[in-house]
Amino acid sequence: MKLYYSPLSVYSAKPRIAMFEKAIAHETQLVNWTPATGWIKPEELSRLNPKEQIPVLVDGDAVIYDSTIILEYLDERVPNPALFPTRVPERARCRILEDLARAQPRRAGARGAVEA
Ligand SMILES: N[C@@H](CCC(=O)N[C@@H](CS)C(=O)NCC(=O)O)C(=O)O
Repeated sequence: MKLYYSPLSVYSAKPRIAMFEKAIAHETQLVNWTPATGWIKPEELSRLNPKEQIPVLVDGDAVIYDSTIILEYLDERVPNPALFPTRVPERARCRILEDLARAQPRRAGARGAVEA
């Protein structure tokens, strides 16, 4: 597997942590950012991800992008240790919490939902 990532990208941290927890050996391709240049994207990024964003995971012929989808892919590809709970309601709650953390951390309702 090969992960296109940046250490400056919190979205990249998600698959990096998951791959560490699952002890998945992988290559990395640094996608750099500097104040002067912005993102320095490798030529192939637009072919791998039409959004031209990182993280992107390449696993043989499979190309997966979007950090949340990469996490789900990794959990199915390498089931142990599991990232998601086993019970269906808990899996849904896990997705809700992940969505809140990803998309709406400052919304007033978010704290209540997390603490519920
Ligand atoms: N929804 C995406 C967001 C990814 C994202 O926004 N990545 C940023 C780096 S943190 C990026 O590649 N930005 C470059 C660009 O949009 O041109 C995910 O969860 O992976």
